[in-house]
Amino acid sequence: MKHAFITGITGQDGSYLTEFLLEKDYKVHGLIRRSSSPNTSRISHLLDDPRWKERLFLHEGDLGDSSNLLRIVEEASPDEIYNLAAMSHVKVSFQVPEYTGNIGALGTIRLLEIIRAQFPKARFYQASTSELFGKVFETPQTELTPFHPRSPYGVAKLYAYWACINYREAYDLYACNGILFNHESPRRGETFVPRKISLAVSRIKMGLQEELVLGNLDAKRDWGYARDFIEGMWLMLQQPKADDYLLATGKTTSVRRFVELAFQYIGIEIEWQGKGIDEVGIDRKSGKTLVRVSTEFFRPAEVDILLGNASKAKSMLGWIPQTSVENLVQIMVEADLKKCKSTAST
Ligand code: NAP
Ligand code: G4F
Repeated sequence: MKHAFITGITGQDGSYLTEFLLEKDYKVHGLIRRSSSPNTSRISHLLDDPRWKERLFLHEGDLGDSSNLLRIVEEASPDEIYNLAAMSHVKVSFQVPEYTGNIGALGTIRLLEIIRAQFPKARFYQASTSELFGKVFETPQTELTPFHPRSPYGVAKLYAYWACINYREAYDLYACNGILFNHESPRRGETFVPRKISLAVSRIKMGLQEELVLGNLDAKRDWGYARDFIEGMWLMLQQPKADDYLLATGKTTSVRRFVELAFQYIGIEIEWQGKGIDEVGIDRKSGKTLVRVSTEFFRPAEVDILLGNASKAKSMLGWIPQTSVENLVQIMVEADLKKCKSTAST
């Protein structure tokens, strides 16, 4: 039986990856931060499932503290390590740049040092990101596109990206970067834009919210479904040789279009009026304003467009994403509507 160690097990990707690995017969160890209130909502269904009692273990610790990390990795004795922990919100990283670097950049080195010294045969996955491309040099982006990060988050991830490659070259570790484009799901944090939209649209439908207030409507992202991306992470660690791979859907969509699709799903057609921060999205039928813009959600530096070419992952790993952005919107709004209905009835 293989042992996996996951940092960031309580996050969106950590929860789907844990499900995936348990189904593949792994023993899964996860790093969990001490919190004054429960932070296991995304994995509570797994913790409560008697099938996984002997195969799922949580260890309290922090990627900012190498002393406890060493002990935990020793307890897990992993064959595979997935480093998913990070302060992952780009806008917030401008407010907490030092902390973002400590966890995203130095946290990765802390783990790599433990692997180098104690578990040189373990396989390592680093959660790299399309934010590395930032102010893009070319579209679509590939593994060969130069990087130009635009946030403290992106800068921290750049350090981690090169640390991963450096340890592979210097110490012959099996260490891979997964350069993942935006991937979303009903488990996505509520302040990332797709989830913010799906939740607001559902609450507006249920009469629980009046308006959705957003930042840059023109930003474009290559949005995929998180479940599709998890298998790609795992596949990277099953190859004869370590390498770096980009995972993306190959289609880019603006925030504005994502909003239209989400409202369309509940039967509302959005008409845009005005310009800049005065732009509003109006329900074409009722004339009611449902979407507004606020500078509160603008960033000091923006990533205007991301669009990935995942040909390498397709040909080398056989990885092909299954979910279109239209399907993704449907999955997310449906789940949030269900959630809002059950909250309203309790
Ligand atoms: P997420 O939902 O924000 O999860 C982040 C995880 O990291 C959470 O489990 C969080 O714990 C944990 N964490 C944060 N600081 C920590 C610390 N100091 N010590 C230990 N754990 C800590 O992120 P995600 O969307 O699942 O993404 C997973 C990884 O992929 C992240 O590294 C992210 O930067 C990267 N990535 C994500 C995307 C995407 O579109 N989702 C794309 C490219 C790359 P708490 O639950 O306690 O907060
Ligand atoms: O949903 P977002 O916050 O995601 P962002 O910044 O692209 O970062 C996510 O994807 C990265 C992969 O490319 C990950 F590495 C990272 O960890 C994270 O998961 O914002 C998407 C776009 C941005 O251009 C933002 O300016 O949406 C724009 N936006 C417009 N209004 C908004 C809002 N973003 C947020 N969060 N909230 C808004 O109200």
